[in-house]
Amino acid sequence: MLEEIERIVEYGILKDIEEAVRGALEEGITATAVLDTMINALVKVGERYQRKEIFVPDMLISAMTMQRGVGILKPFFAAEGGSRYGKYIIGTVRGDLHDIGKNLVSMMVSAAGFEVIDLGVDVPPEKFIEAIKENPDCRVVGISALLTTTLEAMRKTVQAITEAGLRSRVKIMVGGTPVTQAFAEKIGADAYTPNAAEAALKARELAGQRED
Ligand code: B1M
Repeated sequence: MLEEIERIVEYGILKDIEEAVRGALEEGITATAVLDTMINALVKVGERYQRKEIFVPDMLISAMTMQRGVGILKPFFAAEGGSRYGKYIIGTVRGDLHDIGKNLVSMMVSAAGFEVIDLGVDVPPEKFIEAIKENPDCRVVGISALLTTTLEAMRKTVQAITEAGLRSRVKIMVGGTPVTQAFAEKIGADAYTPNAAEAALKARELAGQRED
């Protein structure tokens, strides 16, 4: 069943994903296992793109297939919900259109008890700043980047939030494939996590550390 889901995402067979995901869940396969399988499929898609076996439209259809599958999994990750830990602002940096990882972080953070304000993709630093100012009860900000070329935009975003004098109000978390712990430290972010599940745990930890 999981092999089938992996194949469906890898080859972007959009029409089959819903039935396959529902079937797996009915068989007792966990939502986490289904999610991990779909993530692995996208890793393979990326490798095939790099080997020039497939092109951007193929990556896009695989991404759409995964997103449809994630839609079915959502209720399984909505255990807690609510806004016990305040608001969590998240976005993908300027120049970057990748949003699947960001959406997974949103989903997990929301399940962990935050009210998520999702600014979307291609988000300029000013938009992050505006959102933080408009939401004084926001404690944590998440920034995602998937391209090595947009790491600089991530650095500039952290810098702009700092220069706007907002660092005593919010903690900043960063993530995405090209991001590392060392890079996070270098640009002055408060935390880096490699995946969405760890992002949710880290967000809770940071929400408890705000200086007020
Ligand atoms: Co793009 N793309 N893409 N792409 N794409 C990559 C990232 C790439 C690695 C593929 C490759 O060459 N192997 C490569 C980047 C190379 C590099 O910079 N080093 C690449 C490229 C080159 C491009 C274009 C430039 C291609 C072109 O046009 N010539 C272009 C750029 C467009 C732009 O952004 N300006 C482009 C476009 C696209 C699509 C639009 C077609 C599509 C995105 C659709 C969408 O997101 N709605 C797409 C896709 C699907 C991919 C791959 C195949 C899959 C990405 C993905 O969604 N993975 C990707 C290959 C790869 O990553 N291996 C690739 C699944 C997702 C769950 O993982 O987002 O990493 P990820 O999130 C993870 C963690 O990183 C983490 O949690 C998640 C797991 O739990 N995480 C966080 C993410 N954000 C976090 C934030 C946190 C904490 C954790 O805290 C705040």
